[in-house]
Amino acid sequence: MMADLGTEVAGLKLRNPTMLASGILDETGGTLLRVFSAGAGAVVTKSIGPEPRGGYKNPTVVELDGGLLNAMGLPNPGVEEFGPEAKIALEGGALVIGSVFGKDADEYASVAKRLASFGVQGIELNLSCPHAKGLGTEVAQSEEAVREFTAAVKAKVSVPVMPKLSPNVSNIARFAQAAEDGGADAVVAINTLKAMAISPELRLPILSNKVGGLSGPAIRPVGVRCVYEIYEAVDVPVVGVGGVETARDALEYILAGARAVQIGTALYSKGLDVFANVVAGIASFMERQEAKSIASLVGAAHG
Ligand code: RRO
Repeated sequence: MMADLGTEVAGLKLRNPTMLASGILDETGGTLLRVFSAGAGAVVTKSIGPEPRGGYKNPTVVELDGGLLNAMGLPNPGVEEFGPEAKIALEGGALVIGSVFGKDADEYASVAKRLASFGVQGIELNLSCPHAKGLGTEVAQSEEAVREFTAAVKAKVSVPVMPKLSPNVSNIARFAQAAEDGGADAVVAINTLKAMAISPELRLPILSNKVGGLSGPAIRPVGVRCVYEIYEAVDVPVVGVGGVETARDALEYILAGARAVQIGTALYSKGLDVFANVVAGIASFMERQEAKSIASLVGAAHG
């Protein structure tokens, strides 16, 4: 029996349950397409805002024992410049989800609307950058803002809208409920964990922004716990992200309640083959366990 690896998230049909996470190899149509061709079920763009942004001064990323610490500072070409890039990825056959940020709910809504006009099949709302100030990303800390921003975007676009939530809160399930109340079609969890690394020789924080976001294997148990809690609190589909490198990692998220998992930092540590390897590993697990569908595994750890 060949296991059926297809999954559905908010009406989007994915050929397998992996997606490229926002923030890596996703600022151009060419790289988005390359990742899709390498086997990702869908690709999420770098978070796009209304205007071009250079991001922070270097150092913006540092490798640590269990992953990466970054404070890129939302570098992106701005929504208009991104149109031709989205077109390249879409014309190549990729399933593209546009990630959006802005300074307020109206700006999120207008960027989302413009991205949707390019043909992207879904919108991810970045409500969770752990360090950018004055960009509406403090919305991560306010349930009311999560509800309001989600509703503002939902009012402007017809494609599925998926807020990406921050783990840097005491009760992420309440934020998922706020997103659901705002009309979210799915929720994505988690963005990076607020963190810092210091150079003993320099006696200074390594990142120019001092504080950044931790990603990679170190945060996987946090992500799995968040997905587990969210799954019990909402009816909308959950997409899991944080530290997935292997099929077993992806299965943890799926069993916690995720219909799909995103992979980002593992592209840095494992290369583009990570998608094909994770998908093949899930398929052989399903065959061994005689699981017929991804859906039959989603949330199965809840007993
Ligand atoms: O660009 C960034 O510095 C960044 C973003 Br927008 C985000 O959502 N998460 C992250 O770790 N870095």
